[in-house]
Amino acid sequence: MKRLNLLFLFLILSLKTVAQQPVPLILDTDIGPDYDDVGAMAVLHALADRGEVRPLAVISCNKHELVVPTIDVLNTWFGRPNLPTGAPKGPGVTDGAWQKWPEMLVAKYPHRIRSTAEAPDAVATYRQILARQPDRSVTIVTIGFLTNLADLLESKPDQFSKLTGRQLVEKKVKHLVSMAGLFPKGREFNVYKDSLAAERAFNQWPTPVILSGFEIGREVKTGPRLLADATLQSPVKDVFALCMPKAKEDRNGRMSWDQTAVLVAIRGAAPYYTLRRGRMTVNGGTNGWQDDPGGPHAYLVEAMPVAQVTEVIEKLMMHPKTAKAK
Ligand SMILES: [Ca+2]
Repeated sequence: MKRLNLLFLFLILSLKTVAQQPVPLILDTDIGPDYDDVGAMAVLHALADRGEVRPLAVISCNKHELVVPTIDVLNTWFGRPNLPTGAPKGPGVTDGAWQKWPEMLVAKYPHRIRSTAEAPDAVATYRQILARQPDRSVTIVTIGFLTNLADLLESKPDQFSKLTGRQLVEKKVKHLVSMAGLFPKGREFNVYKDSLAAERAFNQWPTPVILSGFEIGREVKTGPRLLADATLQSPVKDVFALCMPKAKEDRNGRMSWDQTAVLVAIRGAAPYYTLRRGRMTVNGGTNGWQDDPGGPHAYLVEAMPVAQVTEVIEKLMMHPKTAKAK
C-alpha cells in the first residue's frame, strides 16, 4: 500500500514536471558594478538547460561600454549567443566595476558585441519581444536600475505594437520580479542610482511586482564552493576568483542579491521565501513600505534556512557549459 502511494506520488510529480512549461523570461541587468549579476546569469542559464526557463532576452540598464560585451561573453559561453539584447539610448547610469572583472572577461572569452553602444535600444527590444508573446505570459526580472522599465512604460506605439508601453506590459507581462529596495524601509543601490526611474516604474507598473530586498541577498554568500571545484572551468568561477580576495567582506563569499531575484522569477517564491503584500513607496532614492493584503507589490521574507538557499543557488552557479546548449 505504501509502495502504491509512493508510485502515485512519483506519477503525479512526473506529470507535473511534464505539464510545467519553461517560464518565458526577460532579464534586465546592470552587470558591471557588482559581480552578483554574473552569478545571476549563471543561474538563468543553468535553469534554462534544465528546461525551467526560456530566456527571451538579456538587456542592459547600464550604459557602461563593457556591459553588453559582458552579457555577450556569458550568453556565448552558455551556448546562447543569439539571445536578443539592448541598452538605454537616453539618459541612464554609466557604472563600471572597481575590481575590473568585466575587463578580464572580455579579454579572455569570445564575444561579438564590442561595446554597449552597439546594442539596439532596450525599449525597442522589449516592445518587439513582448508584442510577439502570448498574453500575460512573460516574466521580467530586473537586477539593476529601473531605467528601461520606466522608459518602456512611457513608450509610444511603434512598428512592433499599436499599444502604449503601459498597455503592452499590462497585456503581456505576468509579473515583474526586482532586486530592489530594503524592507520595510531603506536606501538601496538599484533604487537610488536612478531614483526617478524607480519611482516612475514602481508607481505605474500595471501587473504584480515581487521585490527581493537588500536584506534577502545580503545573507546569501556564494563563491567558496565554486572556487573549491578544481575541475570546473568557467567565466563565472574566474570572476569570483578575481574579486573575492580583493574585499574583506567577501572572504566567506559574495552577497547574492541578484541570484535570489532570478531564482524566484523562475521557480516562484516558495519554498525559499514567503511574500508580504503591500505597496513600496519611493521618494528621492529611499523606499518605504505600507502593508496591504491587496497591494500591488510583495517583498520576500525568509522561509527556508539561508544555508539551504545558498547551496541551491551556488550549485546552479557551478553549472558547467553544456555541449548541446542552444
Ligand atoms: Ca545588479
